[in-house]
Amino acid sequence: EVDGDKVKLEKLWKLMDTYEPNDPESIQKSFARHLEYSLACTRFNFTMEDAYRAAGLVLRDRLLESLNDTNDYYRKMDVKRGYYLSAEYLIGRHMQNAIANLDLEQPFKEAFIGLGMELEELFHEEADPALGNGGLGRLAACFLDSMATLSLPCWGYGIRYSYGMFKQEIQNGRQVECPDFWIGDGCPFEIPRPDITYPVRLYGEVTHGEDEKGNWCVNWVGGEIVQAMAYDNPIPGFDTYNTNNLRLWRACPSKEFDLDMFSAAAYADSVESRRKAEDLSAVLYPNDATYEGKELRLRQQYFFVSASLQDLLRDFIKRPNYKWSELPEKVAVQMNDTHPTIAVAEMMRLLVDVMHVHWEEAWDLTTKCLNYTNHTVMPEALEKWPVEMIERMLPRHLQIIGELNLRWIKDLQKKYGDHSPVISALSIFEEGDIKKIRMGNLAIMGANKVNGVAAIHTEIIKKETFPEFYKYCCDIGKPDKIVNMTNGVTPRRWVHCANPALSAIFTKYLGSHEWLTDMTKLKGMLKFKEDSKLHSEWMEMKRECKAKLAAFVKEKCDLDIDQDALIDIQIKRIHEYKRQLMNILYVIHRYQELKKKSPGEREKTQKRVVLIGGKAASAYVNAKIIIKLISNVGKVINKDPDTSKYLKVAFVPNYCVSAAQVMIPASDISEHISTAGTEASGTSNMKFVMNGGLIVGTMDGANIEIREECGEDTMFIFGCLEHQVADIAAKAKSGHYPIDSRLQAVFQAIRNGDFSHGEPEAQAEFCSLVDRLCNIQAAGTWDGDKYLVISDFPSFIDAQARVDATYADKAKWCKLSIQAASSMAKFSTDRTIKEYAEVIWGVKPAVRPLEDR
Ligand code: GL2
Repeated sequence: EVDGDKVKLEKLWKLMDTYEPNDPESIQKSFARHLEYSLACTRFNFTMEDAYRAAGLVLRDRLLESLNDTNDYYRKMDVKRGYYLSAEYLIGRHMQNAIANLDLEQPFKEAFIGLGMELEELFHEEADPALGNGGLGRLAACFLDSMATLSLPCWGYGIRYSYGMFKQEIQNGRQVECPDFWIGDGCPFEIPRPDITYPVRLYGEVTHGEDEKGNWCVNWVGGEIVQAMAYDNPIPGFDTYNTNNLRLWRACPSKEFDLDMFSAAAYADSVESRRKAEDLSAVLYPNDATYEGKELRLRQQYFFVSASLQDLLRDFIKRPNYKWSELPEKVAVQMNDTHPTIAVAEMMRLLVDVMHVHWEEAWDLTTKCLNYTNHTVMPEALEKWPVEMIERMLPRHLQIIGELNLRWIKDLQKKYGDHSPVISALSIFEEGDIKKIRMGNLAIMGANKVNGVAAIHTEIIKKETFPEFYKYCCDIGKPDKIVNMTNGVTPRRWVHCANPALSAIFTKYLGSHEWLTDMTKLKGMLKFKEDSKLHSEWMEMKRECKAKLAAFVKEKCDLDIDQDALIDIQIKRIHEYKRQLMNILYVIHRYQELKKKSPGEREKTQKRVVLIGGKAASAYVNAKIIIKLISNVGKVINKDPDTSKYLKVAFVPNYCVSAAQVMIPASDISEHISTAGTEASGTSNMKFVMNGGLIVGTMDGANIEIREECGEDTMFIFGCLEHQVADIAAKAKSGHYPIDSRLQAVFQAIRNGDFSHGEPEAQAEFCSLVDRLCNIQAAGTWDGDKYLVISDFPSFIDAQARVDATYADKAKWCKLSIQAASSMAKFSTDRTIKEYAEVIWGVKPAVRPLEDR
């Protein structure tokens, strides 16, 4: 800090005692200034990209004012803080959202119209920051928006990957992954903080010695030290003056270096080895809901967890007269999936080894501060790290985990007897050829609360994923250690920004935009659900969205779509459990039915455009074949003069947040068709319905709760129920697994090569997909139609027929669409985050008054 006696601080304060003004003319001035002085362009010569960047800096000034003042306010009020630890944030573009949340829509619009520019054009210049895979990462981003909007003192912590989620190109129908160096052109919304760095040690060894007071102590020494540097991303709330922070860590070489290693001869090599530190935060692993035991991945996890915990503990000990016993009154940490769960051991290390808190107290504090969210029932997503790897990379943590486990097992033995089978299930260590550490078990043990993300998912966690833990919790009288927190989405991005026409309708009919922070207000729309004036405005809104979608599909797929057709969309990661395969098999069936009809009969059928999009993990072979199949089916159907007027299908490349913002508002129907019990929640289902789309879905994840809220008539449900799955699978294994004749016909067409375009490779791949579905008893394991495509197919056809019949009655459809969209209050992340804050974190809103400066 500067010397306050010497530097004229008071004078500086006076110079800065007003906020940046927000009238259009001041915005224009600030824009011109940034063009010249920040970007080194001139006012007379700049590109649209420069304009975007300068506008971004105008916003950043305002975000910074709010961020700094909010931080000061939280500090002054000495509030309890929440910290969200997540390896992924699928943030999407900042600009439009920041303008809306800062309440600058009107002056910004005017300012740029005055300069002859359309704001929308600027929005398109922004790279789409994609630091996440799918639903889990997007959920984290929606959560941040709600935390700020609810004025909760909560921050996000994560990794500033240089390369985000890959860009997907489709070449000859196949996915090609291209690197996404999103920071290449600089992001005006982030604030690099070279002043905020923490050392993070990896590898090395543990020695014992004495501290300066002569006490016995543990030292973790040697290995390599990487510096974590903070990049702050302000998150403004809507209708509040609070702006929170998403702090992302970038790996840098440590500032200190060992002179001995810098022998003149090996200078270049020594620099190179330091430069390697940067690889740590270079790339996001593009795996969704699967676990890959890569060492770099564990390094990334530990890197960001350690930096984040050091940062939040530093903040804690800066509080005047802090006492360690008060840590749980001031700090709540949420671990998003197993990715950050090394936090359990790192918190213990920081408290015991660095802060010299006694083990027992440290464990008490750790288990009171940390919480864990499980996001999937797929066992392959629960991370397990080889003991050998942890021992090498984090030797001190292995000791800590070992000690924790020892105490834990003793406790269990007392309860259940020395040799109870429960003990091996609950142990943090998994025995076997390769001994492993189960991060899920470590997380549950170290957490105050554990939560699932939809009602059905939380029940599955209790009964199937962690049954022994749940029993243990019940046995010790704490069944509510496992709680449900149904997911949500933010209506600011997913209605207001994505669908301005719909937002305007809500605000007009309800008389204010209060619904944007209190979605229960939307219930007020229900009384208009049969109002013909609203119907015509509603349909006009859909037409507007479909026109935007048509332009988008033309650009991305070079396909013309009929805007009067029923728009049917499935966008999500490509995964066998999500059953994009079933969707495309149905499209083939629909095509076959159309072909059978006379031209006159065809005229009477409902026109449909089916759009499917999503990325496949790069090593996921079957998912990639499914993409190829969808592309190839499109090539045949879209060109067929008999049918192309009635049915089109396209694979939309590079599905991402900004694509979702165009696609979701335009849909009539969207497909959420996972096998019952496999999709933990799903969140795009919520976005579609909020935008007046209806759902074809299974009784899975949040579909079940959406149906409860919106009414059974708004959803086209099909397929078996979760409790029936095991029975169907057992019968299938014993040979009883009939294939519907309509599906047989689809399989036959695929086997005939109707969609192979004479490409032998594709033909073999498509047949392998079909064979696999039919080959139920492969090698005596459940390796055939694991996700019950065959068994659910007939009822899927029925559901689609109900969609067509209902859509034929436009007034009825419109009514259902209004009814559903107006009943979605439960699925705002404002509701979700309020529950987390009240039930799990004990964090209260701290509303910053504007007079604060
Ligand atoms: C997921 C689940 O698969 C998905 O159903 C859920 O909605 C989200 C958010 O809770 O989490 N789990 C996961 O690993 N990914 C998800 O999208 N990637």
